[in-house]
Amino acid sequence: MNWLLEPSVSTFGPDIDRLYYIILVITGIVFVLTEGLLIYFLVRYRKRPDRRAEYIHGSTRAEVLWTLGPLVIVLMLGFMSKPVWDRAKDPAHFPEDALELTVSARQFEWESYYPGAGGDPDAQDAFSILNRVHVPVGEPVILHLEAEDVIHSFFVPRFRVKQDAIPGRTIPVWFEITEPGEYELGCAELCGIGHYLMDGVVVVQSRAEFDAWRAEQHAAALGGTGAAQLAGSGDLDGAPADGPVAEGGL
Ligand SMILES: [Cu+2]
Repeated sequence: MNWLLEPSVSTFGPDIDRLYYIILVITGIVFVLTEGLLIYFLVRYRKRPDRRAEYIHGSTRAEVLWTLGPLVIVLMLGFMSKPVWDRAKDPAHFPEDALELTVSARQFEWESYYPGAGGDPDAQDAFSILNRVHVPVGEPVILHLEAEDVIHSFFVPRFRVKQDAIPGRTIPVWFEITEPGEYELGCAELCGIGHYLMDGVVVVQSRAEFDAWRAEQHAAALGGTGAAQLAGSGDLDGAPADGPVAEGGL
């Protein structure tokens, strides 16, 4: 069993992991020291019939030390975290020229909205898919998170991205992924009886694969064939370019 984090695949992932492990080591050392001292004192000063407790006054020096020590550590962590947080979370630092999508959460699924080929979200060839987000590798992506009912949380552990989606608000998150693959997407906010069902996949593809996939979806949207039919037809290469490949819609 590996109790460390799964390797990150986003550009800011290593910075976040470094902070995480620094904090883990500091809190780990403090935990072992305090618990060790506690057990030592329990044994060393246990009740004995021939020994009376004596009254002692606190030590000013010790109190100053154990106040200043944590203060210095917390300030140091704060200054180390600031640039990482800004880069990962602050919209003022988001990269330009990112692919922008809307991802909406509802009980109990995710829906990703892709605008038409011309960029118009209301175009005829605009489409949406459930519980999947397709993005290109090596390019910045901004997702605009929305929630339709209750608070959900968009969580992709391998990206080191976790962000609440809140009804009435649109909250942007960004990432740039360095390795193609399929990454687990979960809801990290207990959102109701079907919370556990709310898992999805973020599919990170090469630019060429992503463009091909998106073109298929645009064509399917125009042709009135849903993604389900298209995906199930099993014969995408041979599909005629001038008409629907399957009857019916969603
Ligand atoms: Cu949820």
